[in-house]
Amino acid sequence: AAHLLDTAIAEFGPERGCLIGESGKPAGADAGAETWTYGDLDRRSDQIARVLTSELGVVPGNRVLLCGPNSPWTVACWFGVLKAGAVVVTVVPLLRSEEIATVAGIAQASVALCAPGCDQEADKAGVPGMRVVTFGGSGPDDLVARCDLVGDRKFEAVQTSQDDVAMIAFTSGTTGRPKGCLHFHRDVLAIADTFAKHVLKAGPDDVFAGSPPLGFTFGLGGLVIFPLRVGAATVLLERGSPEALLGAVEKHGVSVLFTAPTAYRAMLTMLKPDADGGDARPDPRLRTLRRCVSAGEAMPAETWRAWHAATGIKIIDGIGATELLHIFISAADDDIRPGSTGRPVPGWEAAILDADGHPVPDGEPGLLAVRGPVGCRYLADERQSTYVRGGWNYTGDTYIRDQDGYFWYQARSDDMIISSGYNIAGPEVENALLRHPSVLEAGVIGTPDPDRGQLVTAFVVLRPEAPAGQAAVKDLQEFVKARIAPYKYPRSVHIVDALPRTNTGKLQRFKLRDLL
Ligand code: 3UK
Repeated sequence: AAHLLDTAIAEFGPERGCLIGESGKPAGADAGAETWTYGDLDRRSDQIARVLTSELGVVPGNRVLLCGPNSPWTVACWFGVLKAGAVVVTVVPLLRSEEIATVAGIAQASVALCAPGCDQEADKAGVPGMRVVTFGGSGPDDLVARCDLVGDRKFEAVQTSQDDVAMIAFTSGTTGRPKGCLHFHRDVLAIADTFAKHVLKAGPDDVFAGSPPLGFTFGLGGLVIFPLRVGAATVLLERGSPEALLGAVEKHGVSVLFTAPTAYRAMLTMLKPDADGGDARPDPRLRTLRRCVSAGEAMPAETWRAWHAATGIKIIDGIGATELLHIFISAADDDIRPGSTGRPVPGWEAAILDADGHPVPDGEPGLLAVRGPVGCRYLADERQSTYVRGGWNYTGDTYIRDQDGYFWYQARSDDMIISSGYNIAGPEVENALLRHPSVLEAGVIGTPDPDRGQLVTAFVVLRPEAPAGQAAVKDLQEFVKARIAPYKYPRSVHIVDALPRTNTGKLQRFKLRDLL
């Protein structure tokens, strides 16, 4: 994986701009962006590898926990660990001490590289045998201070083979014990040479930006691996709010954007179409934007159309998973059917199977199974045999393939609602609600009901100006009944201020249950 830097430097030279870090701090001493060249990243990651090996006793195969915001130093640590021949264990920076203890225990981390804030949690976790080192703080033991002391001598990266484990990524699983997914060095390149090469078709002049954390493989791929593979620049936002994303696009001339459906919806409410002689033109702040990628959750056709109308850009929806590192089914260029996830990325195969592994006819729902260049390998976890069966990776999603080979997301297989004997996919009801002009966000789950088994229950966030109250609820229910089979309408509707989401943009359905 360290090869990514060598190739870009050989082709474009060390002075090429690489990482643009936006701290997101308000105007003042620390505000604004810092830019690292490819040479800076190479030099800093060499220094980190030297500190890891000569001062912290890291040897090839050791696991190093990495917990930091989306920032140049976090990326330097990622490369530094790999250059040292160690395995980088990426986690999102918001983890609390107990979660860090679980993850570090599963991964058997011997060192934790933590940004300020994460370091206290990692210390509190008290993992035996794990040394916590802060980076980006101010103390004399800070990794940055140590790097400044070791000098600029080139570090000879430990020779790894393509089948050596490079990283362990933890599932953002909303329930149960987190699962560590092992990925090889070749997997890191494989995602760049499948999705990024065939679908994104990015080049050295692109500027990437997005909101997913680097501790989530959606962010690691989209904001580090893909841009660096082609010698492009990438904007790293410590705070990836929708406002910050729009600001970054304008300020840095972003051309490729990665984020989740909710952020596209939130940005839509902030766009200012440039009305010109009655013809609404896209918001001028977005004029450099070329491609928008959405993942993490299904992109509803309604959001897709609204974004297209406002910006002229056709969002590329893609389904990825931590187990498979990145996106394996996606839309591409003009090969897009709004509301569908698209077709398998070149290099990948996908099928819809039943519980016994037999193919389900086109047009009928079944389990999504995929295989390709990256496979799922859980670290010491018996759930391996649930995810991988008969050579297929079962993502846990229910999908329909149409006769033209497009894949349509229905629901997480364990989120299908069964009400009065009907199978209802919550997302379909959510999408119907999202078409209502008053609705900003919607989450639909099945709740226990003595008569129907489960009741279709909706949680809705209304737009600020929208009317609320019982009449509004009735209106929403009638609206859904008029658009999808009436038995699917939400019999129970709760108006809420916000929906519980992971910091990767996924709706937390189990938390919706707790709201009742
Ligand atoms: C769901 C989607 C419908 C689906 C991820 C891109 O989300 C990522 O990884 P996770 O391990 O979750 C995987 C699960 O999330 N999902 C993701 N994308 C879509 N459902 N349409 C989509 N476009 O249930 C899947 O099984 O957190 C996404 C790249 C890397 C990733 N790790």
